[in-house]
Amino acid sequence: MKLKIMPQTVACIVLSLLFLYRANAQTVQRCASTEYSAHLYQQDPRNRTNWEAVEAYTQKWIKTHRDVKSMGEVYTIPVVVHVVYTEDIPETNVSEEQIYSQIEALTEDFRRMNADTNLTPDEFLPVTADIEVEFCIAHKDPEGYPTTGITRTPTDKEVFNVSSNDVKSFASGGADGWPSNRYLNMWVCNSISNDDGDEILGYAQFPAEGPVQYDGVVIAHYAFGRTGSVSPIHDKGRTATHEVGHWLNLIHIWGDKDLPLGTEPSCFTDDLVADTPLSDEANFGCPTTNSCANESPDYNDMIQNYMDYSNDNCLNLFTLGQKQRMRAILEPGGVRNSLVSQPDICGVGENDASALSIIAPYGTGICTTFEPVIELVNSGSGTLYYVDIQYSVDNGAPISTYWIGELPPFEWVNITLPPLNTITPGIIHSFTVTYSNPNGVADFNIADNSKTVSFATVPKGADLPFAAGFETGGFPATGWQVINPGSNTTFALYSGAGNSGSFSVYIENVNYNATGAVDEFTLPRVDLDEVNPKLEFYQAYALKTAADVPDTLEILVSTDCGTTFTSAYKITNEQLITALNPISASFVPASTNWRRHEVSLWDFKGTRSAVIKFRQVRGTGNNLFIDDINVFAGNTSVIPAANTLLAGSMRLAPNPANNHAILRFTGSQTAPGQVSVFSLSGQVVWQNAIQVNNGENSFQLPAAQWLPGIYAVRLTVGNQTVTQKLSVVR
Ligand SMILES: [Ca+2]
Ligand SMILES: [Ca+2]
Ligand SMILES: [Ca+2]
Ligand SMILES: [Ca+2]
Ligand SMILES: [Zn+2]
Repeated sequence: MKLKIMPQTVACIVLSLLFLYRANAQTVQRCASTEYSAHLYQQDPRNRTNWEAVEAYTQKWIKTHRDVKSMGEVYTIPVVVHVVYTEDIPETNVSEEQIYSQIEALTEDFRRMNADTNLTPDEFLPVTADIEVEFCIAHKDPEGYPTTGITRTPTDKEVFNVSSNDVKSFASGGADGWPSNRYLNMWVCNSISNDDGDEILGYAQFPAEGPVQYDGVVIAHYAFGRTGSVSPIHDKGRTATHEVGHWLNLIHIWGDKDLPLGTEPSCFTDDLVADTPLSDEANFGCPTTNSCANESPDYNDMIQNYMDYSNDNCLNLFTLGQKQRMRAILEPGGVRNSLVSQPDICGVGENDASALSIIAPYGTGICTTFEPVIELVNSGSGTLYYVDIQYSVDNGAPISTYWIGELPPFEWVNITLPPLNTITPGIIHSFTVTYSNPNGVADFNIADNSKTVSFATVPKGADLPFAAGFETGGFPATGWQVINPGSNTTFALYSGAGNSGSFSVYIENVNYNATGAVDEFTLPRVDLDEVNPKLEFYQAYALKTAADVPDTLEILVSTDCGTTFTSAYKITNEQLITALNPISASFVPASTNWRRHEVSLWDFKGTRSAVIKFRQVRGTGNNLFIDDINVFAGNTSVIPAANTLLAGSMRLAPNPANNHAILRFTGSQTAPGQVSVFSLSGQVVWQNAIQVNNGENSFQLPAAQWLPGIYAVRLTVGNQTVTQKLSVVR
């Protein structure tokens, strides 16, 4: 309870304050939390009203919780330690041992398991308290990944300022805090100073006061922990005990917080705790003193209380009244309850697989067919060698697989799964992965074993038939794309010739001297959800001279939104040349120069958003024209032999071959075909017309006639070709 100050005491207080301030200028000041609090109030009055709301809640809670001696439930507060070390001062990069010694000290002090409870004076023994609060180093970071619970940030700053909070953000030479509703942020640095230049051991942010990203405590490294770089009189970790006391809403025992303007602490101000005796000001060293007689019974000052300024080896207690304040905000309904009501983030088990993120699919624009990439995190302290994996799309039947490897503790690996098809109607889908059985045993923490992401497939492509005659809309019209890596001659609209009408697409090769150059265009996406999708187009082409290297036209299809393309059709030479004779001038096709091609898209059927690409690889010939592109649903009763070929039935054996090789493939109708064998330089070394049968086909290739080397064996049936490599050895 705050008491009004009496006029006759003012002079005495002012004198004693002057004395104290002078004394403090020559010494180290334990704490700047009250000063920091006043600064926050000045900065934004809402900081005060926020804290006052917490205080009102606390007082109400206390009224209904008179007896807190044994709450039964021990809370554990996860701590992250941000070591902000000054690069020129190596000891500021405090060791793990020093950090652990601090966490231990906190737990001992808050549990009243400290070794020096025997130093508590008899008069205070009835009010000493086990707060039933422990502390642990967090082993999961805000995203759930394994962590040491220690961040280390180098800085060139030597002194950090209380009111600027510069130690609490990376931008100002410190380290960013972690979410303060889940972690107690504990910053450790070289030196702390207030605006008057006093050296400060530590400061805390009271609950609900100030920006959440600054919530936590700051401790100078030489007052942090019980070993390493700690200095005498601050070597029992009690600077942190004191600051965490503030962080849990404790006030200095002489009652200096939130005083009315012009009021200074005195025997008439209080810490809002009934069982801590009055005290006029902070006590230093280790005195036995009775500064205030205006109480009954008249106790000595409780210099052993962690919320006084005495030396570490004189501090040894919290009281039951202080426990009420701290428990009030930790219990359900309290502002710091979220820290102790979350799942355990400190414990580490030996076998613990975690699914924390999914690399792919991610976001929008995923094609109907996609290759999932999942992340496997080893949150366990043991090496992970094995884990079972289940995954599914749209909560469908899970697919089971497993991972075998060697994943050290706290590391992660990406696993690529076989492609999946989102055949479910709709654009928004979910993908779920679940791990189980790490190393063949139960998972330490199954709460993080499953991860679901939602993703959006691209809208399905245009329904078939899709036709383009280029008579209107220009080129490339909306949805079309021209890919011109050389930024020179490329596909463009031609006005004045067409297979139908008077427009077509062409590439003006006649002066395009860039052998090997690649030019491409893609169609708007089409929906190949048909039994027998097909592509037809018309093409016209001439050579300039008989000695020309012919250009090549290839059709490719992407089933993954254009990430990868598969060849569906490729023509060059006589298949491409549609004008009888070479033409040296710029070639413009006559109506008789157009040739129809039909390409089976059998291999790509079911792709809801297929990208079809036309590609020219430049030789030295004349202009290439394309018109009347049509993607359509083919006859559903006849599956042409060529489709079977493209489905991968072609085999060459033996390969490498010596004297002969057998070409085998499956056809599904009777049709004429051709087998051609090319050398690496493109020369035809052997060619033969064949009759394709419905069913198994086999032909002998006279490899004995050919020199040792690599050959391309091309099988042509109708307008489909399949090419495979054959090695000939002797
Ligand atoms: Ca008191
Ligand atoms: Ca007293
Ligand atoms: Ca787990
Ligand atoms: Ca046209
Ligand atoms: Zn303090």
